[in-house]
Amino acid sequence: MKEIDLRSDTVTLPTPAMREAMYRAEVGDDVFEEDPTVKRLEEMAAARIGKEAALLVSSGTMANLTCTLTHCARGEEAVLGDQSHIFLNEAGGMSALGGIHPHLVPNQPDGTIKPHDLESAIRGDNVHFPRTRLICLENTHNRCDGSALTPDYCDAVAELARKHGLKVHIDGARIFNAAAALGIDAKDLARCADSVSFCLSKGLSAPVGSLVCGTREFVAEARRNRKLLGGGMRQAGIIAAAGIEALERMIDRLPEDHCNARRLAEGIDRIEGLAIDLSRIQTNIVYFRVASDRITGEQLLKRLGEKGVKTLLTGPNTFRMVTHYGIGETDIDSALAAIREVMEQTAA
Ligand code: TLP
Repeated sequence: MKEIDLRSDTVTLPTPAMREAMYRAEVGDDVFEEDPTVKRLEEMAAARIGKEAALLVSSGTMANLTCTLTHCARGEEAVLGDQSHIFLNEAGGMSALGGIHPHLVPNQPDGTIKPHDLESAIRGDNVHFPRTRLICLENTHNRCDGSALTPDYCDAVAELARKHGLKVHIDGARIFNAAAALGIDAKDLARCADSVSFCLSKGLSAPVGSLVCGTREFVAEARRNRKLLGGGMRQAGIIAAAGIEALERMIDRLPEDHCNARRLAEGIDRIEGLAIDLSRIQTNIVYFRVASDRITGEQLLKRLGEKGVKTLLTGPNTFRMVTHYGIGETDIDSALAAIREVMEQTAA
């Protein structure tokens, strides 16, 4: 029985070309800025995102934390969505380690935040208030069905931020999925932001690594904060070599994952007892829920597991499935057959 792991695109394994590149990587001490492979990856990342410079860090969480620490001092405030990964899934790092005050505003189902909500959250100059410094967006938006924020929306947020003297950070863990879904260049999504983080280790299949991108000045300060967090790595070219492969070869194939996600979603839509909003499927993330009292989410999760289909329960009856490199059409069809079988058994 082949296991079909749809829990996340983080489960992707490095490609043979990545392993080969890691083996052959020319390396040096990156804390001394002497690793040529890391430098090459950082230059490539900056060019892809359209920023002056980039910095390799170990994870998406570290990338976001490095950026928030670089933008905000202790006691200052960052405005972010209540469904954002930074708020929900990063162990509260910005407040625990940075003393940064998170100011939550509602995410709309498409991952946007209403400009009015953003504007209302920005503090005036008053001794009682923390100073607002930063707005964080997420693109694609993980919790909001993997939806892609458009350049127009991001530019409008940036305009509002500038009007109030604030910075904009984009958690772009899956920014290349957003660009692929919109049929545009990732630079168009990044141009509004003062900093962008993106991950090599999700849809792009590299084993480790995320990039922080911004101006040269910002990245120099971020480098200091990476060190503060214990994230200065030595012969990190071993990691960067896989990242270079990821940027060169794995971005153009992302639409395949999006097609598979649609195939999966359409199949789920045809299964009785499950509910899905097909209009929300834009990238590689598919949420659906159990809409039957014959089976609980926990039971469905367990029975699918027994059939070799791994998925993630994100609420009492809500599931997330993510398509990625290594999952093909036939795997989608096998996963659908397994789901259908379990659901039909409950009807009997
Ligand atoms: N997301 C993971 C889990 O943490 C939920 C996943 O499986 O989707 N930003 C966004 C939008 C993310 O989705 C993630 C990871 C991160 C940041 C953090 O990246 P890592 O896991 O590398 O720290």
